[in-house]
Amino acid sequence: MSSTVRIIGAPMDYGANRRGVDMGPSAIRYAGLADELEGTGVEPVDAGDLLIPRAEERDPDATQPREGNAKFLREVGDVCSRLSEEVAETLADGAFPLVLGGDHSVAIGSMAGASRTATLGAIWFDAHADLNTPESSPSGNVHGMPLAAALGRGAFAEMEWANAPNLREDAIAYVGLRSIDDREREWVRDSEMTAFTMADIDERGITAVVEDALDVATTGTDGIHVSLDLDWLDPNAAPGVGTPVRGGVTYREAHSALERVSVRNADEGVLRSMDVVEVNPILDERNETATLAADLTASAFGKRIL
Ligand code: 5AB
Ligand code: MN
Ligand code: MN
Ligand code: MN
Repeated sequence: MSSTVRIIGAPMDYGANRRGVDMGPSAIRYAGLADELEGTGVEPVDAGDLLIPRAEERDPDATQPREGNAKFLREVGDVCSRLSEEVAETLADGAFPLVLGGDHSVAIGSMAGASRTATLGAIWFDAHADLNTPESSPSGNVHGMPLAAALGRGAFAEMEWANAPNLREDAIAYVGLRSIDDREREWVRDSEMTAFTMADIDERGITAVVEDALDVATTGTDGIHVSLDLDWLDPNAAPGVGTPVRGGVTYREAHSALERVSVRNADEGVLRSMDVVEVNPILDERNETATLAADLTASAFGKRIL
């Protein structure tokens, strides 16, 4: 693992249907992310935020794909292309790209950038599958589509900016899945991805599940992308998210999971890039979800109780 962590803010909310998630990067920084990271021994360097025009100035339907529905797709494409560039540059500089969302569509840019020059696996900590295409999406919100975009499924096949060139489908692992649309369910079943649902966590415990997810994501890859959607946690622990789903992981399980990631990273240097997304300060209580986001990120870099 490189010791410099470059923090890249992506205050984008084009992909979600509720405003506020654009304030995520500020809230996570305010919660003390840099200090938390420094406490783990890495050197955080804040690259600031990508410039993102307000959604109110844009037409959500300006460029719809020929078939289907994907709001603000042109804007998401513009931001993700720039983010991809910045992530690739960060890696070329020997630093670690840590992307702060923003809604989960930022992961399209993170993964595109991180997979340019390396074979990539991914761990998807999320309540949702995020595998909709513009054709299948019930909402038109691109934050429900980043994995489909990265894998070039459906209409995304013709959008080069969206595709993660060396992301291996068989090295993607979901952890904590519990809210999935009908089409997504079929696709996840038919895919080469591995899905660990909340039921798997109930049955086997978070530690065993995350170890398995790490095995999946590191097999045949040069490194892994960790995507942390805060709605992965139970809304009791993380109320400040736009699409809360009951029955998520607890505060302790979440810490344990990211701690497993850091242990494997310390042993094998497996972490290549990470994003922390979907924190919505407007819906939060006293910035606790942003604080948790900062804390969990530090856990992934080795923060320990003792
Ligand atoms: B999140 C839903 N599947 O596509 C859709 O928060 C929800 O990034 C997507 O995981 C949730 O609109 C996207 C119903
Ligand atoms: Mn998500
Ligand atoms: Mn989610
Ligand atoms: Mn969400």
